[in-house]
Amino acid sequence: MRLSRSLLPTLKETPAEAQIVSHRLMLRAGLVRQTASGIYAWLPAGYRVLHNIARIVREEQDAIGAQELLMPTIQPAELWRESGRYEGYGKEMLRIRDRHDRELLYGPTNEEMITDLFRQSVRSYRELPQSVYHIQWKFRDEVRPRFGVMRGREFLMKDAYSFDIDQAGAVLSYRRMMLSYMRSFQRLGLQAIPMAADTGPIGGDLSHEFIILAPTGESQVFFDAAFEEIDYSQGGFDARSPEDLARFYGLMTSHYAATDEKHDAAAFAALAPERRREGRGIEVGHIFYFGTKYSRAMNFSVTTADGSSVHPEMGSYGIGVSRLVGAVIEASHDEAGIIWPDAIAPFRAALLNLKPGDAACDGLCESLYARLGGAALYDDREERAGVKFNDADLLGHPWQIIVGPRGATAGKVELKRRASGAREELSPEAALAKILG
Ligand code: 5CA
Repeated sequence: MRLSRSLLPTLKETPAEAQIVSHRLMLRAGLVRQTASGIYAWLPAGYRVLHNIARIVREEQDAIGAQELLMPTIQPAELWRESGRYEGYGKEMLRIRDRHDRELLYGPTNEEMITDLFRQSVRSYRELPQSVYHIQWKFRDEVRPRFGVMRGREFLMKDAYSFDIDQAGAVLSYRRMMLSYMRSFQRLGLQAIPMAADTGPIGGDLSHEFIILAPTGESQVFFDAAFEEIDYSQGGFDARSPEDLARFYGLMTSHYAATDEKHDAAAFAALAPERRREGRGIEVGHIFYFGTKYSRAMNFSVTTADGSSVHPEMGSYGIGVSRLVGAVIEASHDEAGIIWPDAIAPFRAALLNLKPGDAACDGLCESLYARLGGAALYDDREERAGVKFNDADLLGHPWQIIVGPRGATAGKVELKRRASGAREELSPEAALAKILG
């Protein structure tokens, strides 16, 4: 992308309405703009990040055999009357009437709709277990939307649903999903910790929140340093093996981890001092096992091997995809701006032409830009070098290739790594190899 032709409105001033650093940086870097309270438009660079996060979440859902589908944002009220949640959900639900005076709602979550889709076509135990997911916009009319995309009213969620024939199967689905979550967060460069949680309006009696550490998080959290050492991508956990899932779940639940609401000071104090960790946390995911709550209320049953029938056991599993954009920034920034993890950066590199109009600079930049393709944001604007440096740091590309007239003539560029600030002068070929390698 050429910056001179991009909708990438960076701001020098700190927007007064933004209270936390990720919100400030998302506005300053031109990633989002608010269109109504708690509702945001994703501008091109922000949308690329959202898309990259969704891709990683999708890959890790696919890897455990969950099937992707897409349910609508607008749902009929009747389905929610069946489960009893139409009244129960309260003012957070946005209720709508169409021209025929039929009651609709903008979905805050999809347990009812997915139960309805399964009961229409799944009849036998032979068709289970199954897990499905979608990545879709939700609406919750939050009393106090705040912190930008962290607590929005319209937000993007990955929500998955599992259907099993019995509780033993449902427990495996729950654990498998937890493993997929830990792998997703690790790939996003985040250290997430599962913590036992309340189930709220979703219901059920087993649930975990996934908390990532960030100084501006909403809750105080306490945990065992053991969580810092586990590598979920390795670890030898096979998501198809019940034994591996039991070992993984044991690892997740046998070390101390709690938010302040559930904190047990005595249990925490029993840890060796060097293993005690304490900080602020943001909830980026939440998983629930609620048994037959919806299948029973909505009259969904399947036949079993012995000819009787049962209500399938269900769970639901959410990741706040749009919230993650803010959460990653909370966890990874400095005074100059965002520091994107390589896996989700909108662009791998900024290509800074320090002297547009200079034949050597233009020539070298054009050839580098052609080689980098979509991986680069080419700053070809007629701006001072200082403005370009500041914007590149603000936008947080993992790499910056800096092309000035002296270097261009000598066949050299400067390569800066945003995270460490390390700079080196090298040939254009060597710089490309580092960025694309
Ligand atoms: N049906 C279940 C699981 S699919 C559910 O809705 N769970 S939830 O309410 O906990 O939401 C899942 C995730 O969505 C949360 O962990 C959080 O990361 C994100 N989320 C929830 N509310 C908001 C909001 N107002 N703004 C941004 N993200 C949100």
